Amino acid sequence: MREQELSELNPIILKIGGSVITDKSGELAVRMQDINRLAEEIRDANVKNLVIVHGGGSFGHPIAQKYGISSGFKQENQRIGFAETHHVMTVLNGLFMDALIWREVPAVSITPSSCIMTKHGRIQCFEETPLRALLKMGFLPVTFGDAVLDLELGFTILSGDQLVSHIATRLNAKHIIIGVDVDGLYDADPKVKKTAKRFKHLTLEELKKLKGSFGKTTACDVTGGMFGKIAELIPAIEKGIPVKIVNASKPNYIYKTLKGERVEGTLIEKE
Ligand code: IP8
Repeated sequence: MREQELSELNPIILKIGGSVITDKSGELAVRMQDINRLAEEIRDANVKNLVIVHGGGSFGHPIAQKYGISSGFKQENQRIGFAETHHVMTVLNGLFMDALIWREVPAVSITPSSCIMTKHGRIQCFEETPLRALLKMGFLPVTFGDAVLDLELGFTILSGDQLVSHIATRLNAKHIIIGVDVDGLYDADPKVKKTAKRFKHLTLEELKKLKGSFGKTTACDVTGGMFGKIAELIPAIEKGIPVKIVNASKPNYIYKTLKGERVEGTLIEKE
């Protein structure tokens, strides 16, 4: 496969948040019904050139937090913590892969810790040729936030959102869909403040101005909650890739969004 062939894929990047496929108030608490429903929606939408990235939820985050994996290698006992964090992510990923493959979706898992290294937490090298080749051959690559090795810190946590932004930018994505467990981006946490107002549309400038006003998440999240997640997408939006934030916990929202149908949510565009 020629290098040029591989660079003209313009995929859709779909992020499924950890809060959608797991219960973040627990530990290792999977939401299997939602995983199965999403697998059906993804199968039925039948989108060519799709990349899925999922988050860690109650699998990756509590263990990463317990061992302080994000801030790097400092003491011996973190080694088992790194291994455990990565392992539980592969378990969660395996459950998602099962759901897709049993529904005859040709999904293939890409494990970040095997093909990515970060430097101070930022992606430094990513062997992305297999990802491009999988897309070219009509597979559905599925990857996830993971514990990865870091050139300066020893190791760290790579969020699914940094991965989304990086893949979208490198592969010149058509658009990004962020599936969360609320109806979009709000001016406050809608789970805490009932009067929180949803943004229907934001430009990059408006988003940058808002950045400081996002509150901290209440659930265990080592990659910065909603604020960290949306801030990660800025480089992709800067490149002109639109981002749609929709409620993936509501049946058919991901199906409709993949099909290009309108659902309530937040659209963020460069201008
Ligand atoms: O849920 C982090 O990914 P995210 C994954 O997308 C781990 O932030 C291992 C905590």
